[in-house]
Amino acid sequence: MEEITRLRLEGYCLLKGVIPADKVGQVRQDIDNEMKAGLEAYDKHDWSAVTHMLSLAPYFADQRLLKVARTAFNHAKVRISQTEFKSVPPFRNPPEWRNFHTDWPHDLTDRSYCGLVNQPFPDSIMSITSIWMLYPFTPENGATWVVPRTHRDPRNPRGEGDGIDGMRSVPHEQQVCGDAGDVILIDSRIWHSAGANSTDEIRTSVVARYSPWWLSVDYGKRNCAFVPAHIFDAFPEGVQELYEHRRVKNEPLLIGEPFQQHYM
Ligand SMILES: O=C(O)CCC(=O)C(=O)O
Repeated sequence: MEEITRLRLEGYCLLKGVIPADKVGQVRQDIDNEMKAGLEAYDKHDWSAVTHMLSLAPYFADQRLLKVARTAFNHAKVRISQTEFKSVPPFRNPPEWRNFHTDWPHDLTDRSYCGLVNQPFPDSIMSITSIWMLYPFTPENGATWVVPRTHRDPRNPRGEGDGIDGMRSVPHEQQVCGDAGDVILIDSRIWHSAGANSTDEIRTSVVARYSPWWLSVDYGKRNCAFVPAHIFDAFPEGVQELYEHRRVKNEPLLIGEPFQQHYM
């Protein structure tokens, strides 16, 4: 099935070999080395994590990936709203562990007050999360769980009164395994969870969230994490387009905690 068709029907797809096999080892090492400094720069100075992903960043403008995103959003202008380190440390959680959720702007408990779409979600794609496998994803090291087709399910694992225990296995869940250099794309509405890592190696991975031009990215810490000009200016042109809205620091607007975001 074509990637865009799978994304639309199943809520996710896998892009094989976005980072060439002979390059991904170095990118992985760079991400492992930079993660601590990158997390600190974000916590203390609001720098986007991409500022510490310089060898990975050029691949964010991969033409195959952007074609899927632009087709899904039906518009050429796509931006990256959030960038995060998502590695799963060794020996993390028992194998039955889950934490099913949907992603911003459909994350009902977003901790950084980025704003959210309340239930019921409109039947429209609003963001795509890309999950970058910088190490092979396997059932043993915590490959991502998805529940196919839940992007169109009116219920939510974190929905009050929906009766779903997102901390356990969910019927029809599937684990998306792949090789280093592959990228999973998920509709932000699909129920998904990182897996448990029972190995003694880190599952190195990164997340970048792609959003259409019309989605506000002015709220919350993660959306407003910025890229200092001296780093931005060194990015390839295609990557600059994805981050140009965050080239310098802007103060985020305040929108309140998730429970205050309901229309009363
Ligand atoms: O790391 C993973 O496998 C899943 C990432 C995830 O759940 C997220 O970024 O929302």
